Amino acid sequence: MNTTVDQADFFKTLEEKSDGASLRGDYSQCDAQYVVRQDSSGYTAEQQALWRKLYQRQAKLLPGRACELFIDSLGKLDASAEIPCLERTSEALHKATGWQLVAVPGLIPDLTFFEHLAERRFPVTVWLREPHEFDYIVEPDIFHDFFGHVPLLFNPIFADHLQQFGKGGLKALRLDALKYLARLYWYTVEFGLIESPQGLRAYGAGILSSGGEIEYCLTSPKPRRIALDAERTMRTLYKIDSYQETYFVIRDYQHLFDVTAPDFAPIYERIRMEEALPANSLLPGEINIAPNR
Ligand code: HBI
Ligand code: FE
Repeated sequence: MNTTVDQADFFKTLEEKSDGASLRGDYSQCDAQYVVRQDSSGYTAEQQALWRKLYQRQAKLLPGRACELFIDSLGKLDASAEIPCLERTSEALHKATGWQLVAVPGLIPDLTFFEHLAERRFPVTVWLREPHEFDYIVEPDIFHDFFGHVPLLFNPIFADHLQQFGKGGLKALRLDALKYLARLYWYTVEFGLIESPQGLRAYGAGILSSGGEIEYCLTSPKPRRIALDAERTMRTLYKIDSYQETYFVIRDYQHLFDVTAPDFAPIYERIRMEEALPANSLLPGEINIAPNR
């Protein structure tokens, strides 16, 4: 099944779920900000073994595919042997960029999520996927959140950008424009590509924690690859249950920062009047960047 979902529908589903029992994770112990205590010694031997398998498979795929910054930073985290203790990484991260990690039971409401980001706290889910979900999960788990998202938080420019995103999220909620900002989040933080002297590289967490898309996004001739532009990206629908049909490419992290910096209110007003673009659009005048060979 390949559906292009509109963001609003996706998040509505999550909202409906967030007070029901169908969200994964244990929400019974969390505080008002959805923070829990990670029981890092409570993971089973099977879970630790699954973590190592996930880590090893993914680490092997990184050279030549992940951006340098990610690889360097991941190496320093030293999380290959066991499911990391979030408190310990949080301390190191706080020294590096002033960010902290907080443990959460799973998906949390948009407002709370953006409040955390705006305060330089990254929510990391505590549960780990089951063995049969090795290649694919719908909701983020600790492997996606930690392996995919945490390394780049050690980079000062990316770290500032994500805090800005959190503040932008709170504003977008007030302006009833979350679906537009969520698309930008999806196409950058989750599925972004970056140019390097050696060719395209991935920096998006959804790609970096995926065994298949990390190669597909760089070398397949099928998807579009377009220079990142805030308004274009915010108009573009995306896939949640297949590889992306379009990737947006940044020149460097300053480019990402600059795209995220302006006040989006005028953009929201303009695109509210327009039809959303299908996930596979290529507009007149747009350059489709060539894949790596
Ligand atoms: N909750 N735990 C968690 N992780 C997310 O990535 C997340 C979330 N809640 C909402 C949310 N993301 C979205 O609002 C963003 O992806 C835009
Ligand atoms: Fe994510």
